[in-house]
Formats: sequence, C-alpha cells, structure tokens
Amino acid sequence: MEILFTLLLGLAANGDPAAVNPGFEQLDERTGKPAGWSFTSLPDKPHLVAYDAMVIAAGDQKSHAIAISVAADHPDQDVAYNVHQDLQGMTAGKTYRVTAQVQTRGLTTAPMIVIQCLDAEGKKYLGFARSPEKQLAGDLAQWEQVETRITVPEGAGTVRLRIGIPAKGNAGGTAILDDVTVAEIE
Ligand SMILES: [Ca+2]
Repeated sequence: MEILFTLLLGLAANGDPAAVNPGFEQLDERTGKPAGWSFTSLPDKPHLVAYDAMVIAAGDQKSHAIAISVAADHPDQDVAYNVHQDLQGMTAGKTYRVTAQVQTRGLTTAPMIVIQCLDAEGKKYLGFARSPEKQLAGDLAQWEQVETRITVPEGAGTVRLRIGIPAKGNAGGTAILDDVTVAEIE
C-alpha cells in the first residue's frame, strides 16, 4: 500500500492534479479506512464522530464511499468534521473546479467542500473557497454533486481539500461522500 500510495502521489505531481484515492476504494490494511485521507475529530472526544468505509455496491461491482457519522449525543458546539488531504500538482495562478458526490441521512445541512491555500511554511492562509451552504429539508437519497472553484494564489505551498459537515444541527446524521474530482478550468 505504501508503494502504491507513493506512486499515486508521484503521478499526481507530474500530470494533471488529482486527489489521492478520490473514490475511496483503496483501504488502509491496518485501519480499514480509505488510504490517502485524514479524518478530523476532537482530540479529547474522538467518539463523537465515526469515519467508515461504506460498501455501496457489492459483488463484481464492489465499491466504497466514505461515511461521516456524527454521534447522536453530540453536544451543540461549533466543530466541523471532514475528510482531508493536501492536493498535489496544483499551480499558482490556475483555477480549478473541485467536485464530490454526496448523499445524506438525517442531516440538516449538506456536506461542503472547502479549499484552503497555505503559504510555504503551512502557517498563513493565502486563499479560501467553499461550496455554498445548503439547508436540507430531507435526505439526499440519491447522489448529488457539490462543487467549488479555487484560483491558487501566488506563494501557496499547500492546497488543502476538506469535505465534510458541521456537527451543529447534524447530531445522529451521516454524510456519504464519493468520487472527488479536481480539474483545471482555465
Ligand atoms: Ca467509490
């Protein structure tokens, strides 16, 4: 897995930009979670959220998505839970469209894509974009696309992609994410 992972990073750096493991199909042998992604949680309360590789099709068509489940007894506080990774092969001055497919179960807000551009030291925020906030009247039972666009600023050393949900209003709910795409648009 480590070798494959390095290979994917290398390819991404040399060609078109892409997220690593964008369809959440490669699972880490040790954790059982999708490789190439990190998962946020409160350091002292990791039980308030669960990130699970979810089988969305079985048999020959077996495939996975990532499910983010907020604990039913989550306190009403401002914390966001997201899967994230640093995108490789992004060029300053270029504009990219980033999309993901989402479904929801029991959420009041749709999952959002957030892009953060940091300086070479990884400390200062140089740019930011996110998909629109969307209140949900009911579940997104079918796949729906969320998207945002980012023009990478000069001096950006890191372009961090996050996809997830706030805990507020979403206790007991689950976001299901799949098929992340990154494409240059100009
Ligand atoms: Ca998938």
